Amino acid sequence: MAEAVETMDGWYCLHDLRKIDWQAWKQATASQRDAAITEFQELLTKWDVIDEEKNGSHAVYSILGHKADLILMVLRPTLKELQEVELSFNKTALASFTKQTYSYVSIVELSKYMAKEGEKPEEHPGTQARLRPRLPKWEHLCFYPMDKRRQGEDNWYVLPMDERRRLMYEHGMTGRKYAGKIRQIITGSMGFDDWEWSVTLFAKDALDIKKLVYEMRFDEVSARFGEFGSFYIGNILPKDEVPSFLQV
Ligand code: 76R
Repeated sequence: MAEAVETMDGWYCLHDLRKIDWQAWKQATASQRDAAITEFQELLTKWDVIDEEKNGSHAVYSILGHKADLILMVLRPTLKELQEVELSFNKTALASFTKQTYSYVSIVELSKYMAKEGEKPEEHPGTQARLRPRLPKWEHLCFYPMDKRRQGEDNWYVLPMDERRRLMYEHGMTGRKYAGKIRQIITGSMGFDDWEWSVTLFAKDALDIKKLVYEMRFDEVSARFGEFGSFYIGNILPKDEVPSFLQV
């Protein structure tokens, strides 16, 4: 039996993907639309306070393509608070003009593959900050769920620890080339959702996302063991740009 790596777990995470029913939205009266926009902005203002007090964080991006128009990525200390956020959005007028086309429940995760003998990475202040991150306000977001393969010779879960550590080291080295260009949040979702991890990448330049994901495909760990779900890509939607985004 291979040894499981110990994980460090932080805030709970919801990726909430919404499609807007533009037809219904257009049919609403201008005052209904204005009220819905104001209510949504007020909700975002409440979340901003939580963000500033470091009791959670969130990101709102508009999504391109048919899979969604909007993503709300929310981090909270407990699953209960996370659900309250989902419910509070569902109860807004704007939500009644949306359909939840995908969602993903997970928890911010760091593993101890890189920890040295006797070291306690959970005690580093940097680790604590990464487990409870303030999401960046960078221009672009990319989100996708993924698994590590369990098939024939390529079964991640029977590889010895040293081998997994070697592969994760190589993975980290590729990732580090993008320091300052990409911020990644890895969340674990075993027992929580249909895939094993979610990957959220924030970038100032959208092309850096493509370059990183492409380059990683050649890392042994992604080439042999990476299985990927659907990809979502979007642009930041600041609170004050919500009215123009929803303008019809
Ligand atoms: O935490 C660390 O920074 C140490 C190194 C590291 C770990 C342990 C790291 C670095 N990652 C780790 C774990 Mn990652 N990561 C992904 C993807 O598309 C693909 O091919 C894979 C999706 C990307 C793009 C990415 C980016 N990483 C993980 C895990 C958990 C695996 C496990 O426990 O078995 C997954 C699923 C995963 C997937 N990773 C980095 C990055 C980047 C950019 C870095 C460098 C971070 C930095 O040093 O700033």
